[in-house]
Amino acid sequence: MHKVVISGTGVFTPEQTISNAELVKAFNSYAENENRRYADEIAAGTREAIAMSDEDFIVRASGIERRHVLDKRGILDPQIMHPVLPERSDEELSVMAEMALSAAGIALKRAGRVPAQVDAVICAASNHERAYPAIAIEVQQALGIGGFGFDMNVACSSATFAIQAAADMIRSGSARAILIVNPEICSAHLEWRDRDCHFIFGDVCTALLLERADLAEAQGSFEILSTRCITQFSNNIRNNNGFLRRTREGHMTDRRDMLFRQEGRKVFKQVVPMVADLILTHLADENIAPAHLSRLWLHQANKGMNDLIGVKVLGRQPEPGEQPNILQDYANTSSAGSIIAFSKYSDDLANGSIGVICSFGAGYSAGSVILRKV
Ligand code: CO8
Repeated sequence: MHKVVISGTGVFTPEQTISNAELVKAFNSYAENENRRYADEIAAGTREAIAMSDEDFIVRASGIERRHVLDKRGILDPQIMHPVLPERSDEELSVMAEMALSAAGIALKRAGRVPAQVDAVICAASNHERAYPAIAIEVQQALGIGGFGFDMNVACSSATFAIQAAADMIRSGSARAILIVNPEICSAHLEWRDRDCHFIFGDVCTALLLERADLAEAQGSFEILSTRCITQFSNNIRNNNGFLRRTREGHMTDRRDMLFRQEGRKVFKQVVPMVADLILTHLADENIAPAHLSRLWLHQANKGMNDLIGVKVLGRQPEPGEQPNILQDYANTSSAGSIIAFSKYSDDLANGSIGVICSFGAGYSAGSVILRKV
C-alpha cells in the first residue's frame, strides 16, 4: 500500500460579496412588497405576513457576516431574488468547470505539478449543473489530464468523501495523483425568499491534489494518516429537485421543496454529537490523543456548532487559531468550507503536526480525515 499526501490546495473566491446589511435590505424590501400585495388576505387572516429579517439575528445565530456569490444583482433584486446565470452553449465551458479550473490551477501550482502528471479528476459537490457528461470529465479535458474523471455528491461531505475515495485509489495503485474539485454554487439552490435560511450560503470552489507520497515533490505536504466516512439517513436537510420532477403532472418551477430546506435546530442538535463522536472514535482507533491535535478544520456551517464540536473533541475551549473559522467571510459553502479553512490555515504548522479535516451535512453525512504535516 502506498502512502498518500495532499500536496496542493486552491481556492477560487468569486469577486462579488453580499454583506448582511445588503442581504437584509433586499429581503425586507421583497417581504414588504409581498405583504402589500396580499394585504387583504393578511388582514382577513387567510395568509401570514412575511416577517422581516434581521442582521443581528444572522450574526448571533450563525456567525456569518458576508458571503461571496457569482451574481449579486439577481439575488439582491427584490423582483428576482436568485442569481441570474445565463445559460451557456454546449461549446462553452460550464460555470462549475470554469470555477474548478481556477481553483485547480492554484492547487497544481502549489504542488509543483502539471496536468499531465495527474491521473484522474473527481468533481465532488452538493449539486451539479447537469447530469452528464460529468463536470469532472469536462475539467479533465480542459486541463489535458489523462485517465478518468467522475462526479460525486454527498452534500456538505462531498470533499471529505472524495478524499477517502481518491486516497484509497492512490493507496491501492489505481492512480498516482488525483485532482479533487469542489465547485459549490450554493446561491443557485438556496431560497433567498425564505428568511430562515436566506443568509446561510455562499459560492466558492476549492481544489485538492492528492499524490503518492513517494512521488510528491512539494514542500509542506500533509500525509493522509486515515479517513473515515459515516452516513445516517435524515429528512432534516433536503432538496427534492431531480430529473423525475419533469415526469409529474402539473410540475411547478416554483415549488419550495425543489430548493434547499432544513430543520436547522434539529440539524444542530443531532449533528453536533454525531460529529464529535466520529472524530473522537476515529482518533482513538488511530491511537491519537485529542491533546496531540494541532488543528481542527471543521465544516463551516455555524460558528456555535463549531465551537461546541471543538469543546467536545478537545475537552476544553479551543485556543484562537486551533479551530479556524472562515464562515464569517464565506458563509456556508457546503463541501468547500472545511477545505477553505485547511487551505488558508495550514502553512504555519510545524512538521509532524497532526490535524483533522471534518465535514458534516445533509444525508446526514460526516467525513473525518486525519493529516500529519510532512
Ligand atoms: N431574521 C430574524 N429572525 C429570524 C430569521 C432572520 N433571518 N430567521 C429565523 N428567524 C427567527 C425564527 O423565525 C425564530 O423565531 P421564533 O422563535 O419566533 O419561532 C427565531 O428566529 C429562531 O429561529 P431558529 O430556531 O431557526 O434559529 P437558530 O438559532 O436555530 O438558527 C440556524 C438557525 C442558523 C439555521 C441554525 O439552526 C443552524 O445553523 N443549524 C445547523 C444548520 C446546518 O449545519 N445545516 C447544514 C446544512 S448544509 C448541507 O448539508 C449542505 C446542503 C447543500 C447545500 C445547499 C446550498 C443551498
